[in-house]
Amino acid sequence: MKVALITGITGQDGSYLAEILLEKNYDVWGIIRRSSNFTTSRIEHLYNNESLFLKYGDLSDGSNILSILNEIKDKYKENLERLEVYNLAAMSHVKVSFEVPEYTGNIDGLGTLRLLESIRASGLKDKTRFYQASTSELYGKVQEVPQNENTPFYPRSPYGVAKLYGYWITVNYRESYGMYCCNGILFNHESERRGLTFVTRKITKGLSKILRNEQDKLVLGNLDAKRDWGHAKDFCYGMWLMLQQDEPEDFVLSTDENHTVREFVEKAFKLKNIEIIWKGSGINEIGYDKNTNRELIFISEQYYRPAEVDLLLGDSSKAREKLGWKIECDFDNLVKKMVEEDCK
Ligand code: NAP
Ligand code: G4F
Repeated sequence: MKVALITGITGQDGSYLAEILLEKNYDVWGIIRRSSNFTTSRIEHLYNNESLFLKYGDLSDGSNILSILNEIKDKYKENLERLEVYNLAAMSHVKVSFEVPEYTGNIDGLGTLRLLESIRASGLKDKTRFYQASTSELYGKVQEVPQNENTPFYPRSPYGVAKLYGYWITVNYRESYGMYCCNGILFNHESERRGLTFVTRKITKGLSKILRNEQDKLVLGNLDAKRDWGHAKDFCYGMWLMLQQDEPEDFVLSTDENHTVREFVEKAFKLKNIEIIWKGSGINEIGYDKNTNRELIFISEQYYRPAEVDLLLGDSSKAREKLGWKIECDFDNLVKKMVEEDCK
């Protein structure tokens, strides 16, 4: 019996990963947080699948995580050949982490430890393969370009620092207890399901609202940051590949090309026949429609970060060679898919 447990199943990546695993006939268990509102819109289409089991839980609550693992152990007993645990739950917004640093440390750092300790306490250690959602934010103020598995880390936010703990505790449990633990060091990946406050989705959603006259302008922060942006579906497939190897290792997943936020804006608007021209600089910079002169893009310091990650560019050659991982959706197609979906 192939069984997987996904923390963060209601998130962008959790929803794609659940689809991939259900397609491969896994029993998929997912942890969802209690909320006063529905948070399950990304996985509602999977509800009828009898192999999907949803449990309430939170990475701040170790006893809850342990009881879910015990329930899995009791349900499958000796039929459980292998349990794959994908730790995707996190306070994943870099800017917000400066406002809730302690919470971010608790969930993104200690939450990883709680999960690993619960796996040990449940007695499932030897049957479990563990994936930790590590991030290119670990490279922060980058020490070399491009960044690979050997590039030194220099995180620039409470989020990055918390994820650094998650990274090392994952390595430590691999080395200390012989557990099958992998870090996926994933560069930015986006999609039609991306949260609305991340810059790519903010742009494509904003564009769609401007076209429908529901919003008159788009207000952004740093336009010159460079990111290595891919599609989440490709990256979630890579997570699964990492847990299918003979030996546990850490892998970078990236497209190996980068673009500025400014380029993303220009490309998205161009798809709707709006050519953006820029005037002014810094917080006074404005992007306007070349044909109509209508001012559409404005800058606000509100979206600047106390410390910025200026440039991320991955080198995923290890994953491409060892896992046979590849990118199906390139940058142009990513922007196109997101614009089309939001403009429907
Ligand atoms: P996301 O859309 O923000 O999803 C985060 C998930 O974590 C949501 O399901 C959220 O639940 C859940 N969560 C948050 N706090 C929790 C808590 N205290 N207990 C239990 N669950 C909690 O993030 P994503 O883009 O899918 O990313 C998945 C993971 O990969 C994250 O760990 C992120 O840091 C990491 N990562 C992402 C990228 C990227 O570019 N997307 C790159 C590298 C690494 P709610 O739905 O209730 O909020
Ligand atoms: O879309 P972002 O918020 O993503 P960021 O900070 O790169 O983090 C994402 O990717 C990480 C992997 O590298 C993940 F670990 C993390 O969980 C998350 O998924 O911002 C991208 C860039 C930044 O440089 C930011 O300063 O866009 C810039 N930006 C400019 N204007 C903006 C905005 N970011 C946001 N969120 N909102 C803006 O208005």
